[in-house]
Order: sequence, then C-alpha cells, then structure tokens
Amino acid sequence: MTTLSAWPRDEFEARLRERGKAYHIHHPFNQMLNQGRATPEQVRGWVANRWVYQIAIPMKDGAVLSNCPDREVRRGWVQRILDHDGFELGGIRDPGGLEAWLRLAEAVGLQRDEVEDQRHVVPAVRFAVDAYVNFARRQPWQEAVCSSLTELFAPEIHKQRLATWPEHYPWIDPEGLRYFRQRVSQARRDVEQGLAITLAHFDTPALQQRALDVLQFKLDVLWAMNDAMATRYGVTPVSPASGAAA
Ligand code: AHQ
Repeated sequence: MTTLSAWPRDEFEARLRERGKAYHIHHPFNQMLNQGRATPEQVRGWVANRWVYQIAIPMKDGAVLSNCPDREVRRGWVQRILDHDGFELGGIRDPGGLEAWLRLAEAVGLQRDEVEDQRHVVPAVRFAVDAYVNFARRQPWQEAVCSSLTELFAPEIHKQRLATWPEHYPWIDPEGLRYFRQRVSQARRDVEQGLAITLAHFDTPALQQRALDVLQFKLDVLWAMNDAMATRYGVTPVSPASGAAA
C-alpha cells in the first residue's frame, strides 16, 4: 500500500488555482453581461438577485468568526464584515459595500426598495446563497475560510466589468461601478489571509483533497446562481452578425 504524501504548498496552491476553470466568469450568463449582450432587464435582474449574495457575506463571515477561536485570525477576518457593512471608527466613516451595491442598483435603474425587499430574487439563487451561509455555520471554520477562495479568481471578473461595462452599457451611471473598483483590492487582501490559512491547515493528502472539494462546492454555488438567473432572464445569444466571441 503506497502511502501518499501531501503536495508541497506550491503544488497545492496550483491545484486550487486550476479550479478557476469552473469559475463563474466562464458562465454564459456572465459572458453575456461582460460582452455587452445583456438587455437592461437582464442587467437589472443580475444586480437585484446578487443582492442576496452580498447581504449574506457579512453573515457568512460572522459565522466564521463565531466558530474561530484564534484571535489573530479573527483580527484579520473581521475586516470583511466592515468592508460590506461599512463602519464609523475614530472619525473614519465608510458606507460599505452593501451601500455601494445599492448605488449600483440605482445606476442600472432599480429603486433601492425593490432590491432590499428582494421581490426579484429567484428561489434557486436564494437556495444557493443559503447553502453557502449554512456551510460556514456548520463546517469547521477552516473549511469556510477555504470556501472563500473563489476570490482567487475575483479580481479578474471585477476588472473585466470595469473594462467592458462603460463601453457596452453607456446608460449605466459609472459611479455605480464603484463597488467593482473597491473589490479588486479587497479581494486581493482577502485571498492573502484565506490562502495562507488554507495552505497551512489542509496538510495531508485527504485534507488537501477536501480543500479542493470545498472550493468546488463554492464554485458550484456561484455557478448555480448564474444558472438560475439564466433560466429566469434568458441568455441573449451571440448574434451571427456581430461574430462576437461566444
Ligand atoms: O462581491 C463579492 C464579495 O464580497 C465576495 C466575498 C467572497 C467570499 O467570502 O466568498 N467572495 C465574494 C465574491 C464577490 N463578488 C463575486 C462577483 O462575481 O462579483 C465574486 C465572489 C467570489 O468570487 O466568491
């Protein structure tokens, strides 16, 4: 019986990054959005549905904190809640990412209340988001940390929106894209802590495979959200005339 040894950390990281092939940047609904094929209704549907994911993040991160006995880890992780909920500390005030998302909603022609009351949210979007929050509540905190590593691939998707939406959707007030701008650096900082914890904790062959499975679960959460939105709003096909890349 050959006893497998754990992958060295650089190989383990490479295998985590390799899962980026299944990131929702490759989903047809997201490709439609970032290639400029989305109608205003599809853009608004995406913003209104993603609201339930955004408001779940602080609760998910609160679950990580509540399960984590390590003060040093909590000191780093708590920043994520401030990023989204905003804060007022020692005279410094930041309205936070949830406020920025509502600004995005107004910029695409939604009213704040129709986003906050979740009237447009598709059931399967809600179920996928609930699966993520409940995963973080129930699983060991290190697995919840690992599941956040879809953010390894997030800077690219935010930069893609910033690069393509102004040209494709001139009707969207550019001020609404602030959320994507701030996430590029926040995602990079998040990943520094999340990756270090993951590479250190998952240190046997079985644990490393578990980490890949956890990351795949979260990739599936994001993919399933896009499936649900595609079913509800459709995916505007690439028009033969434009010949734009599929
Ligand atoms: O806006 C996003 C965000 O705040 C987070 C937190 C992080 C997590 O803890 O799981 N993941 C995440 C993501 C955000 N935006 C998504 C997007 O496509 O706009 C990407 C998503 C992620 O990659 O998990």
